[in-house]
This record gives sequence, C-alpha cells and structure tokens, in this order.
Amino acid sequence: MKDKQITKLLKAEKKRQHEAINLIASENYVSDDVLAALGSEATNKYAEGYPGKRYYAGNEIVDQIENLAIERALKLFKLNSKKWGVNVQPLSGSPANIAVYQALVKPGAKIMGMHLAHGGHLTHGHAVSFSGKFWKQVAYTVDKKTEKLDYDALMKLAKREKPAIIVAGYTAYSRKINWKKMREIAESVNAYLLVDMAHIAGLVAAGAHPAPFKHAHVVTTTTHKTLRGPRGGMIFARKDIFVKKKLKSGKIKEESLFDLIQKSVFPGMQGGPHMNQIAGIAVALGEADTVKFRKYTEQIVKNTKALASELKKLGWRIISGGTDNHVFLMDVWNDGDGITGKQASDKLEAEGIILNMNTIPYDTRTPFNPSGLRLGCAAETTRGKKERDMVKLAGRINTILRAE
Ligand code: DSN
Repeated sequence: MKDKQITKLLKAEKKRQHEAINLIASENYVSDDVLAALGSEATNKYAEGYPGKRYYAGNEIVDQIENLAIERALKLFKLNSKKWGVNVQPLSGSPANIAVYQALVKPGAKIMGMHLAHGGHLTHGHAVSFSGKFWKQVAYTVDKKTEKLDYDALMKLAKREKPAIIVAGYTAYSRKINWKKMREIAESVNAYLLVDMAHIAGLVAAGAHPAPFKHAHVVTTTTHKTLRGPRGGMIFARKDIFVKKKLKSGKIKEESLFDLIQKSVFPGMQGGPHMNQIAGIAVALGEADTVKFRKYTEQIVKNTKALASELKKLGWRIISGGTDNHVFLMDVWNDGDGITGKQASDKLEAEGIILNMNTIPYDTRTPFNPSGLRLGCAAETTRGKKERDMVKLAGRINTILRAE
C-alpha cells in the first residue's frame, strides 16, 4: 500500500490484535480467505436490487456471488428454500433489525424486547435508538433471583401490553433460549417472533445451541461474531406466511414475510449492497459448514464454561451462576465491596486483556460505569485456546483485579 499513514496504522492494529487477549464477546478473527474477499474488486461494483433484478449493468458475476451466499446460508442453517428466504444485503445487525420493523410493525406499535441493561440490544426498542423512537418498547427483564428468562412472566407481560412483535436473542445472556416458549408467548397475542441470533449464530449453525427456525417468523443475525465472517448482516424470513394488505382500489394483495423484508431492505432503506462484504459472507458460510467449524463451536462452549467456573472458584459472582454458550457476565462491584466495571476493564486493558464493562441485571450503577464485565471466548478459541488456557487466564484475571 502506498499510503504510509494508513499502512502504519493498519500494522499497528494488526500488532495490537496479535498481542492482546481478546475476550470481547462480539469479536472474532476471520480467515485470510474472508479478508481476501473483503479486499477484492467486488467492492467496486454497484448492484442495487437483487440477483437478476438489478438497476445497473455488469452484474453477471456479482449476481453469482450473491446467489452463492444465499444458497450457502440456507444450506448451513438447514432451511428449505420453499419455506425460507434469506436476504444477505443488510450492512450489519442494526440495519437488519430496522428492515424487519419497517416491514412488519406499524409506526407507533409495540416492540417487546429485553431491557438493554439485562442483556438486550439498542435495536430491540431502546429509547435512544430508532427502534424506540418510531416504535414503543415494552422492556422485559430476567428474573431477579435466577437471573434467567422467566417465560411465565414474559407471557403475562405480553398479554398485558399486546406488542406487535417480540424480540428474542441477546447480547449478554449466557443461557439457552427456549424458542418454543417464546413462540407460544408471541402466538398468545398474535405477535411476530423475531429472533436476533447475532451472538449465537455460529453456535446455532453448528448445533451448539438449538436453532430458532422452527419457531421464529423472522431471524436476523450479524455475520461477524461466533459465525466468524466479515462484518455484515442477514435476515431469514418465511416465504410461506402471508400478510394481506388492502389496496386503494379495494383489492386485497397478499405478500409473504420474505417479500416484505426484501422490499424493506431495498429500496426501503439501503442502496447498493456491499458486494465485497457479501463475497466475504459467502466464504465464511462455506467455512462454517464443516466439521472443523463444528468442533470450533464446541470448543468455544467448553472454553467459556471453563473460564466462568474457574473465576467462580476464585470467588467471583457469575451472573445466573454459569454459562451455556460463548459469553457470561461477572459481577465485580459486589454490592460495593469490589471495584467498578470501568476500573476492572481499565486494569485488565493495562495488562493486555481486552473486554467490555457491562451492566448486570438489576444494576445499581450506570452503563458508563457499571457493576460488571462481559467475557466471551469466541475470539480466543479461534486462536486455538483450550480449557487449560482458560483456567490459567482466570488466574491472571483474578490476580490483576485483586491487585491494589
Ligand atoms: N452486538 C453488540 C455487542 O454485543 O457487542 C454491539 O452492537
């Protein structure tokens, strides 16, 4: 690269990534093949529309790239293409969620999503995001005692609030999610069930977490977390569930959920898709459809359990008592006897351990300096770490956090 300043910065970032221990639950390290696709000539192409239906000429190759990504996504998640469609154009997870609400939820209607401080996401209806400005959030929480989802409480809340859509899938929830129960809750109030599986998509793909497709109307995901692809998003939606709309002429028009999603992504909110990103997603989906990837996801879960249980042995409180997936929350504040999440994250960063401070359920502190830390093992597992490394790492974390 001729640009000396950017070359220097990119080298420095590569070195930083190489030297740090990365426990950020939403990050991962892509393969050289994914990087090659991202840095390819596909970035030069404008391709507004969908394969075979573009508004620009010269799309014969990128159409094949997008079709391959679609084919691989459906195959990886074992979906029948008559029942499910997938849109691989969302630029990331937030745009994917906007596209779903725009397609299926009337402005002002209610989105029932997990409270951000309990492990939800900004786009699940939080007041500071578009999702809480154009729609109204009905926030649910985890149970105060178990710190897990309480499906009976969710059912009661849904029946009282009557949301138009219920969002399941979280950024800081360490337990298996019962999709069947979530669908029953949605069904009881005639709401859509949107599963945002961004964090656990890789685990779902490889069978390390139950798949939501039997129960969800729509599933969104990012492609860069446990799925280990480039930054990006996908929306899976049912092709065999139809919504009736009365036209001005009085005629009734039926459109499938997938058709509505397609229109919502383009032209509803995005312009030309990033074809280099879609090529990278196709590569990652191919990589995820292998025995090697299945073993990788099994190792993520083993590593995360090992890290959580060792920290627990060392006296730290793990939210909900443990983890079933790639992430967990640790209480470092301990009702004022410990240190704040910010202090803990800073201390660890100074020693080369990178993670994020996080609120814990029913936190008495603020998100800017909360009581907890979020720890995830997908990235370190990519680097070949095993349970014994996690036990050692727990010891290091404990020593750093307890040092005066
Ligand atoms: N998905 C968030 C995270 O978990 O880090 C960022 O939006």
